[in-house]
Amino acid sequence: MMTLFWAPKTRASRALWMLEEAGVDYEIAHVDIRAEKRSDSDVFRSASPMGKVPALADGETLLAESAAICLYVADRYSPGTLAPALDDPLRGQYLYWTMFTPAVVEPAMAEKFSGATTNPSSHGWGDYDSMIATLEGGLADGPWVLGERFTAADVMVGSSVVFMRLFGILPESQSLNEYADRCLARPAYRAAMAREEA
Ligand SMILES: N[C@@H](CCC(=O)N[C@@H](CS)C(=O)NCC(=O)O)C(=O)O
Repeated sequence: MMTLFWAPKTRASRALWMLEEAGVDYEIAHVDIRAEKRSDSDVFRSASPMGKVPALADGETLLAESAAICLYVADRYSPGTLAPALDDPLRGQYLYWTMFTPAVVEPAMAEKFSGATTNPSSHGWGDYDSMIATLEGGLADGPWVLGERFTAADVMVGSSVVFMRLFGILPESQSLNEYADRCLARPAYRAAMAREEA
């Protein structure tokens, strides 16, 4: 059975949601990331050299980074469904949106929180406003980033949109707010949150 290395109220909730979408069996190992003195297991540190959650152990396969975990779980346990097949033309946009979250959304959010000034043409993430405008464009045809198909890309993008709303930095965008509502309404999202609370 897979082990998800998790801590409450962190990006590990993304991986929980992903595992619930895939409908796989997994156990949760709590990593006390807030402890003054960490006593992480060797397996966790091998999976996540930076000591960050989420991380995943699936037999001998070890990995961290929420986007990598979403891509892995979708390819391994839900090919053709949560991950478009390798020869599916949608695969390109699927990879783009999955990686858009760590490469663009998260740095732009950090910039917004810090109030730092931006240099959109040299920063890989542009700036916060262009990130939001790009997301709105991506969801214009909805309901998901690949149109009618929900995929692991929505776990990455959707969790960030929900997070931005929670932290009060999501602009009054109808398409993004409706997208967040659709994500929250998914049975797998609810199951993940129930497991998170438990
Ligand atoms: N890029 C990573 C970020 C993971 C991350 O920053 N995790 C935080 C919690 S949200 C963490 O584990 N912090 C504890 C630490 O850095 O020691 C991902 O998307 O998985």
